[in-house]
Amino acid sequence: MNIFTPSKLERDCIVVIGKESTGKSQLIAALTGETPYSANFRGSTVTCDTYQSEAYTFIDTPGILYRSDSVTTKKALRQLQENDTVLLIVKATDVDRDLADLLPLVADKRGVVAITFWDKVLSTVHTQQVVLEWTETSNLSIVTVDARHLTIEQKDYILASLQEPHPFPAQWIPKRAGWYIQPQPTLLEHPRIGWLLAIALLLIPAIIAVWGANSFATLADPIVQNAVAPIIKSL
Ligand SMILES: Nc1nc2c(ncn2[C@@H]2O[C@H](COP(=O)(O)OP(=O)(O)OP(=O)(O)O)[C@@H](O)[C@H]2O)c(=O)[nH]1
Ligand SMILES: [Mg+2]
Repeated sequence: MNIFTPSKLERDCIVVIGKESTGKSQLIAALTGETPYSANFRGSTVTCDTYQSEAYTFIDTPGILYRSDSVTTKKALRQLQENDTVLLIVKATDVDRDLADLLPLVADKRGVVAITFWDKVLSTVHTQQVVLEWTETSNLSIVTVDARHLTIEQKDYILASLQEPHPFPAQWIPKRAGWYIQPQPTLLEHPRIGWLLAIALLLIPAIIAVWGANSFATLADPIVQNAVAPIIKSL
């Protein structure tokens, strides 16, 4: 048997790899329509959500925290077997860095790339051209999606591509897309009112608790007094 064409039975396990909060779980749920069960990944201490679909077992690995200790991820990656198929998730908003960080981890494995958060990128001729060029230079199936709203066509394309996964070329250096989309700062990160809001959020529970206790005491006081006064008098 040709080692580059593993049989269906050997490659029905899809290991989903990507950084944290890149839409891994969202995409698997959309692909399978199933709810996961938690299990330790191949006897390791890494707990992964597992989704069982008709054709595949999807392993949802913990998101890779690149700048911190990624021991968990390394443990999970060590459990990867030659015939596993990798569904590599990269986020469109920081796609150059995600590809640069993650491709070395899956070099020579077989798989498919899904670029999530595509809704955050303007789908122009230029952006589509970049992805097309990556597809041509890597020979990988690369699909751009909004994982929250996966279309039937995207779902069918990903599932079909997973049946014929191509190797991640070890030497492939993708041409830089050149865009980086900063996440919207939250209100707490606002330069002027952020700190005020943070203090308010800290104090509000305490204020509510004290106000609630005082209100309760005001309400309960006459009732308790009426109930206790006759007893005290009779003593
Ligand atoms: N705009 C947008 N939001 C998305 C997309 N995919 C996922 N999200 C949102 O991003 C958040 C994180 O998605 P998850 O599927 O939990 O991400 P994850 O990679 O499984 O996260 P970890 O397991 O913590 O690493 C959720 O609020 C999703 O609704 C996408 O393609 N576009
Ligand atoms: Mg997840």
